[in-house]
Amino acid sequence: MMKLYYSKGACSLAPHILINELNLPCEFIAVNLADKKTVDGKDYLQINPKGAVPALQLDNGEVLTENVVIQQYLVDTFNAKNLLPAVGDFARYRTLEWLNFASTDLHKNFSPFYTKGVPAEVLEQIFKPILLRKLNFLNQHLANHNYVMGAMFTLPDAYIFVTLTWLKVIKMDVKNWPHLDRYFHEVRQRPSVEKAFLEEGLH
Ligand SMILES: N[C@@H](CCC(=O)N[C@@H](CS)C(=O)NCC(=O)O)C(=O)O
Repeated sequence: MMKLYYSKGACSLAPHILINELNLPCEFIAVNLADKKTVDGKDYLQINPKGAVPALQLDNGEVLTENVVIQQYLVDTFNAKNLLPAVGDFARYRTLEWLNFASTDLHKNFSPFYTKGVPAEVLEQIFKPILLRKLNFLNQHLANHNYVMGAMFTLPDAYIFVTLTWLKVIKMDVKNWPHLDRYFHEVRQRPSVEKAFLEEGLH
């Protein structure tokens, strides 16, 4: 069975949600990011020398890392064209545009808030305004799109949703943005998300 190495509520929640969307059998193994030990006491650096989650261990033993690659691997391998259109369809690249935005614009500008030692004024004066700009842009887009790609939930919605669960670290509430608020609660109610929250012990 595949194994997903995760940390509760971290960016690994995005592939976790996708695994549930695809109804795939998978073992979820918690990692303590502080000491790089798995819940069963193994050295996580032996599994992923980069020390970050997520990592996906395949049935053949291969370990795949990098969130956006794991996500594409999952939907392509299990042929979920509803989540990511096929190669050759231009809509694939629009979908991946959003996935990259989730990773490099949203996720990576939240990362300093989770990094010890970053001065509070750097967070407040540099990273928070960057994030607010990205979130305002997303809110505007969602004013006339149900999900980022339109009517249907697709690959990047899981990752974008996960970044919105982190708003408390910038002392913001999703309610500040009416369209983000509507979107957040719609994604939150998906059975795949509900199941992932239960499996990670989130609420
Ligand atoms: N480049 C990696 C970064 C993933 C990442 O930033 N993971 C965070 C949790 S959201 C993490 O594990 N941080 C601890 C560390 O890197 O030591 C990816 O995109 O998958």
